[in-house]
Amino acid sequence: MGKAFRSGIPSAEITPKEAYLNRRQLMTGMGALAAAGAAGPALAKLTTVPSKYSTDMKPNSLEDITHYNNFYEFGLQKTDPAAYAGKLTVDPWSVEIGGLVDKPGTYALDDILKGVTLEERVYRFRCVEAWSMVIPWDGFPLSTLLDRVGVQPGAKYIAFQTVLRPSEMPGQRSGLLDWPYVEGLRMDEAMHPLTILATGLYGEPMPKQNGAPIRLVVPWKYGFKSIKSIVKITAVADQPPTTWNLQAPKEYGFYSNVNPHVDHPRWSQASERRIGGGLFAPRVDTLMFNGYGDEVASLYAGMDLRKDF
Ligand SMILES: Nc1nc2c(c(=O)[nH]1)N[C@H]1C(S)=C(S)[C@@H](COP(=O)(O)O)O[C@H]1N2
Ligand SMILES: [Mo]
Repeated sequence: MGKAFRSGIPSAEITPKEAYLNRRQLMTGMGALAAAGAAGPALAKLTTVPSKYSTDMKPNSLEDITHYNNFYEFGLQKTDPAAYAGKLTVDPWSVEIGGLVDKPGTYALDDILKGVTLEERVYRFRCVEAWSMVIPWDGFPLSTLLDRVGVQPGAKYIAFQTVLRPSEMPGQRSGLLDWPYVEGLRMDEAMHPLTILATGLYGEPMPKQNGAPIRLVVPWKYGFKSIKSIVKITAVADQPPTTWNLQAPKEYGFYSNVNPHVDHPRWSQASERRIGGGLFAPRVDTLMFNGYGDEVASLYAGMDLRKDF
């Protein structure tokens, strides 16, 4: 994306704080990713990553991460995205960045990625819903992209949109949801270093079922805030609509922070089930803000999180 980005990824002359995969895991991962059909633009391959915001929990297997998905554009079942996402064309890909920014435009994803520096790269995060997984995402903070296009003072929120392509996304040929899928974050949430745009996992390009080629990851919020296959990012003055809030406003609020004290109207959110833990694994207590309270609780100081859920 031209001058807006610093160019070139520095050579890997860094001292990694943590080797994030051993060699055998990496090889297994690569084979399975090839089978999963990972393709499209991605950051240059790394075998080690910075770990400032990482968790030290053991990551889920690639098999779990790529075969237990929600991506309603490909169907309702957790196994549908793995079965049907293969048809999605993810290369070339571009993202339209607009609204209240200094440098609006349609940017090729390859150009966006060329500007991402090594120091900005990657994190491993835990995702929470009624279930949870630990996923070694590869990405960069959304804030680095927003800084480069220059967010104007009048912008208070960031709105996101998924690609609308019914020819390749069978779910979009149904009235299951109001397409395209949309999401939003308040500006301070969008600028927080924990909020990333992910373009891969396990060191390889993003599998299609996980939202190739670029998706949002907000680790202190429920999984559905993490919009997949993003084609549009807009800086706006007013709180933007979000798909699940439009669909069921009493069940899904704008904030959707992980909060064990506020139940979903139809189920408790006090505990979660670890995917991959086996049939008899006990549920575990869900942590406020998914355990990232030290980093993000201050964003919500003074707010009633029962009201703003
Ligand atoms: N475009 C789009 N993004 C989406 C969804 C979707 O249906 N469509 N599902 C959301 C939900 S409900 C969850 S739980 C996560 C799942 O991400 P994963 O499959 O990588 O675990 O993606 C979110 N992003
Ligand atoms: Mo979800």
